Amino acid sequence: MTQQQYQELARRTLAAQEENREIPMLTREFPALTRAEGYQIQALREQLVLDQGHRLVGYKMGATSLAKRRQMGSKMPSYGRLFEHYQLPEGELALDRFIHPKLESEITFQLGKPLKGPFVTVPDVLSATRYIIPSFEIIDSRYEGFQFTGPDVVSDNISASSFVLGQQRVDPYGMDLTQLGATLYIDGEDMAYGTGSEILGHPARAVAELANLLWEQERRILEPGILIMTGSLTAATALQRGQRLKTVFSMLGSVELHII
Ligand code: OOG
Ligand code: MG
Repeated sequence: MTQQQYQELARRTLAAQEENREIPMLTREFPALTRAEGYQIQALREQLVLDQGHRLVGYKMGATSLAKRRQMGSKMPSYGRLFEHYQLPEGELALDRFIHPKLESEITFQLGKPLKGPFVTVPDVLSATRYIIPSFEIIDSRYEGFQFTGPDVVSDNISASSFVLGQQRVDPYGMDLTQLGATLYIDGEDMAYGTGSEILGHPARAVAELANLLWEQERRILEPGILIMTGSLTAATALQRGQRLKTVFSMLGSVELHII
């Protein structure tokens, strides 16, 4: 494929996101597309967003829990990028700005020190972490029926759309993050539960994996201040108007959204 074709594919999923419409998977047209090419397309897509005047504020890891890998039919974790305008406040969330959004409960890290792959470990991550933050991610694949292959979802910035941070900031030093639990309540009923151990055995491993993948794919470093969403603890849940969603995290407080 040519550089011009990669550019066109970067524009294609971005335009679909901006116009709230579904598109066919890129692999329908380019069945030989690889995951590595998907990351090239994702990087070009990032540049288009930066050219609009936006700012990169973090990264997200996806498919880090078994529940998510099953739901996506994915064998391995992948990463995407978060921009300042993806952050939405707690409170009301209007459905009309999405295609077919789903909600995920996630543990978000904020770094205080840089992390550089390719050999970052869990202890490295813990000593570089400033805070962990309770959060929701709202994913919204640009593909028809929320169906995709690995190269498709990577090209589409792994369905990134919006995120919401809760109020608490906790220094995880000395905490056992494998035991950090999250319970999702929909309209007061508990619907899903997961613990940190679901995230590659330890949520900090998702951050380590990100640092290593970013180095491998793009020779990039994670800078201090950057946010890292470590992946949904449970399967993602489709959003519907009227829902009141609340995830209670042990040791981290809660996050709430009312869908309007
Ligand atoms: C890809 C994004 C997955 C997560 O937390 O696992 C993700 C998707 O499922 O559309 O954000
Ligand atoms: Mg996610």
